[in-house]
Amino acid sequence: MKKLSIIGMPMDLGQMRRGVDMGPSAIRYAGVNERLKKLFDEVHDLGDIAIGRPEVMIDEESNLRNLDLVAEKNESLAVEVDKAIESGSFPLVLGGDHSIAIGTLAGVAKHYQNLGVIWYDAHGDLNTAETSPSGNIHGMPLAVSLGIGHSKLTNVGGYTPKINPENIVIIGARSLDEGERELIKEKGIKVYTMHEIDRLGMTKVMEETIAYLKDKDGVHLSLDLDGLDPHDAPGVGTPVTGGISYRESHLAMEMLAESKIVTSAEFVEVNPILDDKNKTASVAVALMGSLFGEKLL
Ligand code: B3U
Ligand code: MN
Ligand code: MN
Repeated sequence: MKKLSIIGMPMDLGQMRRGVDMGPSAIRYAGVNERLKKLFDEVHDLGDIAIGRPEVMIDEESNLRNLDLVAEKNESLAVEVDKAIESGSFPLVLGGDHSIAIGTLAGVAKHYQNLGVIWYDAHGDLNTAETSPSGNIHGMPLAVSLGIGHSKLTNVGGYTPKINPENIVIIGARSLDEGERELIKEKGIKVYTMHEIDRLGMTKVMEETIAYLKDKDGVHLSLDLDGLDPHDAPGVGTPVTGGISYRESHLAMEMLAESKIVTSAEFVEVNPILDDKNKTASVAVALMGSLFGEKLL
C-alpha cells in the first residue's frame, strides 16, 4: 500500500520577500493532488500548518530574523511530518521558504539512524548567524540540521544533530558564501556545483549521488526551486542565473524514482507573486510526477 501525505508549510519568515507563504496554494492550484493520486494508492492532503500573520521582527541578541517564530512553527511541522511517517505515509512538504527544512528534517531524521540528504539548490544553506550576509534563516537550514547554529533552531524536535555531513549531497550550487565554503571543506560535504553538472552531465551526477547514498536507511530530498535556472523557475525569491535546466531536473527525478532511495521530500521557495502565470509551481508538480514514478511511455 503506497500512501502519500501532503503537508503545506506557508512559511515566509525565513527571508524578507513576502509571497512565498502562498507557495502551497500555488502548488495545489497547479494540480499536485490530481497528479499524484495516479501514482499512490492513497493521497492525504493534510492542509497547511498554521503560521498566521505574526509580526516580523529581528532578534536583537542573535541578529537572526524571526528566530522564535521560525523555531516555533518548525516544531509544529516536525510533529506533523513525524505523524505522517508513523502512519506509514511518504511525507511531502510544500514550502514556504527553505527554513522549513529545519522542521521537516526534525520530523524525518528521528526515524532513520543514518539518513541521507539530497540538497538541490543554487545555495548551500550552510550559513550561521556569524557567517550569514542577510540574517535570513532560509540560508541556514542545512547547517542547523548538522547541529551548527543557534540552539533554538538546532534543538527543534528536541534532539540534535539530525544528519551527518558525510550523508549530504548538494546539487546545483552556484552561490556560496565564504563561511559556507569553509564549512563544506571542513566537514567534507559532497557538492556538485554547476561546474560538475556541466562537466559530468546530470546522468553521471545522479549515478554518483545514488551510489553515494545507497547504503543509507532513508534519503530526504530537499528541492529548492532556485536550483533550477530562472528561465525555467522564475518564481523564487533569490534567482541565480546559470542553473539546472528543466530537462536535467526531470532526468534527476526520474533516476531517483528508479533508484527507489528517496523516503521523504520537500519542494520549497515557490513564490507566486514573483512568478510567471504559476510556471514555477507547475514545474514543481511536474518534477514531483517524475520523482514518484510517472513515465513518458
Ligand atoms: N546565501 C545567502 C542567500 C540565500 C540563501 N538562500 C537563499 N538565498 N535562497 C544567505 O542569505 O544566506
Ligand atoms: Mn535553499
Ligand atoms: Mn536557494
